[in-house]
Amino acid sequence: MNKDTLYVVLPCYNEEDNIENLIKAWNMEERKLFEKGLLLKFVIVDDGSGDNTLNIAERLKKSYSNITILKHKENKGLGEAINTGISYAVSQEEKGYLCIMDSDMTHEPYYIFSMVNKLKKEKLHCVIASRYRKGSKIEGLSLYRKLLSYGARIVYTLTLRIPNVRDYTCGYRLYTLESLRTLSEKHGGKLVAEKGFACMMELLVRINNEGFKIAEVPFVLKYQLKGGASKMNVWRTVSRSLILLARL
Ligand SMILES: Nc1nc2c(ncn2[C@@H]2O[C@H](COP(=O)(O)OP(=O)(O)OP(=O)(O)O)[C@@H](O)[C@H]2O)c(=O)[nH]1
Ligand SMILES: [Mg+2]
Repeated sequence: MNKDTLYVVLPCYNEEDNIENLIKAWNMEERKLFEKGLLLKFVIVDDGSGDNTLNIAERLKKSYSNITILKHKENKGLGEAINTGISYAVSQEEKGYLCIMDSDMTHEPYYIFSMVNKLKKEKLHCVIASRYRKGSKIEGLSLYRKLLSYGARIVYTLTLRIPNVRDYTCGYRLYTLESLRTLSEKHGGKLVAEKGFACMMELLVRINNEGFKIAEVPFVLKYQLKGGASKMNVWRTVSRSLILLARL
């Protein structure tokens, strides 16, 4: 049977505590993915990390043949990391899928199975691992951060109204390579213009504007598994999200 490629794009900014465990957790699923017709390939995008992330990634690349490392000399933000990772994958002219997730261990790889099943069964273009479905849960996150995420959910739901979407900001998603290729061609290789975290919402809006179909699967976010401290600048994210929303 001809295999489809499953690219896993891992944007990394100072993830020295997490990247090795995450690659190992994914590789534990490799055989099962293979049996389902999927060839696992990683694209690690080091976003100018100042810690040991890049050294660890280079060491992992020597042990595992399925790792590509892309580097930003300086930190450019999540949006640019996503542009770099997706552009590489769509230029490889392979058939299949692309999964993006946070590289901080809060997203567990095994949800890929429910995401792939849903995408194939319902002929979708994008599946979101959602914190707001029956069976979803957010563990270990402060009430303050939970409320902010929930606030984003309400604001985006009222303004953007993308069918079937409740979680506009979660970084764990599966896309078809074909839909990303179409978007990439349309936007001159820049899938998102936003440099910060709001790029997740922007990408979803672009997918929806293209008429692509999106749906969600339930997912448990395990914030307690995060290695290292939070790097997210809450107020910058909120303000940039509101500016982007106004622009859209
Ligand atoms: N914070 C941050 N993350 C980046 C950047 N570039 C790439 N990333 C990666 O983007 C993903 C999401 O970042 P996180 O820091 O986990 O963001 P978050 O989940 O919203 O917030 P925390 O988990 O509380 O830090 C991670 O895989 C980061 O390594 C950047 O410039 N800043
Ligand atoms: Mg995170």
